[in-house]
Amino acid sequence: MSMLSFERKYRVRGGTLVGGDLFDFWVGPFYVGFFGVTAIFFALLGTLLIIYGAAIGPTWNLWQINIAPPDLKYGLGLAPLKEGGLWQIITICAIGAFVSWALRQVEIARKLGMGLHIPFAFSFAILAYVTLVVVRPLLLGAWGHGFPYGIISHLDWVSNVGYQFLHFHYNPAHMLAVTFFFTTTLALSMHGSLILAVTNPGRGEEVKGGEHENTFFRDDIGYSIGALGIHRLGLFLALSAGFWSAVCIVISGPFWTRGWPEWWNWWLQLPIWS
Ligand code: UQ1
Repeated sequence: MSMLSFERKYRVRGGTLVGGDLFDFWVGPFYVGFFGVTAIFFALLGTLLIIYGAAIGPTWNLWQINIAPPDLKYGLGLAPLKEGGLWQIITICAIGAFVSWALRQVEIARKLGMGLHIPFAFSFAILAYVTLVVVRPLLLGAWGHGFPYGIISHLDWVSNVGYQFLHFHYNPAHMLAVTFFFTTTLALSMHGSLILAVTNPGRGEEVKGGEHENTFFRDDIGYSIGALGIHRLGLFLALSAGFWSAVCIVISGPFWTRGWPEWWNWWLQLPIWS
């Protein structure tokens, strides 16, 4: 089916979670829906507040613009607009926009009768962000533990929080997250190169299929995970990277306050050594 006739067949009403038929329409190629409206609202308001924050700040240098969370003295309360209140509203806008986007993906998937894998996967990215700016600050008792919104400033935050724990690479959950990030790139580079190798041959060459894909890896490493399997593995690896990233930062402070190298003393303290 060509894309045009496919869209005519599947651009039908229904599948919405909220609002019934009210926002059940498209603008050009984009599905709107109730959550399209809320996504635009939060994204626009958040962006305008970031621009306002930049305007009242000391620089227009794109690298140095910074919108900082409140001072720790404000705890979990609301802060004045110019002393972190802006950061608090921008954070609400960001979460509003991200969650709206995920729910809009749910509505589109429901319309098409598809699985909810895409919004499920996206929710892991939202989880990682919310862990940084909501869950960990709540557990530590102050919004000031959130990270600042700025290109250089958020890098400084990561560096400073890392050194607070002496050597963040000794954090076991960080080790898992990094390993999953690297394995994700390994899996995607193997998959991308394999698919291009069989479906994009040179001029006059035949396009190959699943038999060639499976046989290549059986000849190479004695095992082929299969066409469906590689996508299951890829999704698992990528989601695990995001999940363990969230875990590695949320345990740093709320559940472990000393340097991460010291955590490994449990190994030296095993009774079998004495
Ligand atoms: C693989 O076995 C496979 O099945 C044929 C693919 O599907 C198209 C792949 O993309 C890749 C990369 C593999 C090899 C991967 C493993 C984990 C054995």
